[in-house]
Amino acid sequence: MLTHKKIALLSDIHGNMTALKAVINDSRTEDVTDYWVLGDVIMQGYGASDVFDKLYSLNPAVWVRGNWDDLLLSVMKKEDIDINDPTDVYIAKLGMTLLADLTDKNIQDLKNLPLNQIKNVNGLNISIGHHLPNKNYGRELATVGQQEAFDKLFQSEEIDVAIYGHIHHQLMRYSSSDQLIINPGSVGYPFSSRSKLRREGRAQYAVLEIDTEGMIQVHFKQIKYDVQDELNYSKNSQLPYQALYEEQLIHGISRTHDKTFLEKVNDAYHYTEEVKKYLNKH
Ligand SMILES: [Mn+2]
Repeated sequence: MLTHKKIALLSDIHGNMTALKAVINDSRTEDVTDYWVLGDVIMQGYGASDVFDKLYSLNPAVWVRGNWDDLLLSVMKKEDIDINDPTDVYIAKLGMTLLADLTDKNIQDLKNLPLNQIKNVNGLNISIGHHLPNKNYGRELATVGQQEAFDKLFQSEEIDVAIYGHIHHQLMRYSSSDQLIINPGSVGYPFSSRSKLRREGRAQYAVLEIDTEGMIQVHFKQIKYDVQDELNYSKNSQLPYQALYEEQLIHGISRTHDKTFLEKVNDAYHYTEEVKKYLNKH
């Protein structure tokens, strides 16, 4: 028998436990029946095994792997880290800190996550991934992306709906053959270049409601949470690059590719040396 579904779409949590808790609390008031997780659960905030525990408790029917999840795995494998690249040092140092807290089960689960999942809900075929079906990184599906790129979300005409995350913007649009595309935004770190469209302390997610006839309603949500709570939590946990996390949550600024800035921080805190030591350890 078909049942009315209310699916919470959670993407790009990025280790922000305070935002995640606020979203889950809100989802309870929505009487959500299912949770789908769209990747990038960790990295940048301090949340690690606690993020996994929270997600396990939701028993998500869909959970795909994001590009930052892959970055963490490459830090673990000590692969693809260029010690002369300040961004790589940043990712490695952050990853080392988080890996110390993650359990073997967390790592194994992360490794086993697929890039894409297909679900049939009340007659609708829905494809879910972090970005493109076979590529969880890149800029193709930015809000200003080409229609051609959006069409690549659909691996066949049988797919009716595609859901992705990664760009940290809520979005709804269509493919060239009128298939529906949904992006729930980011739980931990939404951004916008327009200050009026972004406030600190808002966590984005979406509730996808599918009735027994397979008709869809999408509710894009912006849930309030206390940024100061999250910053205190990461300060107490001795998160490296605390100042960057603060800028990110309060002003929506990312320093991931600001090499000059990162180089200064890496030097000041001797992070480059630490990462070098870590990479040489076997
Ligand atoms: Mn991503």
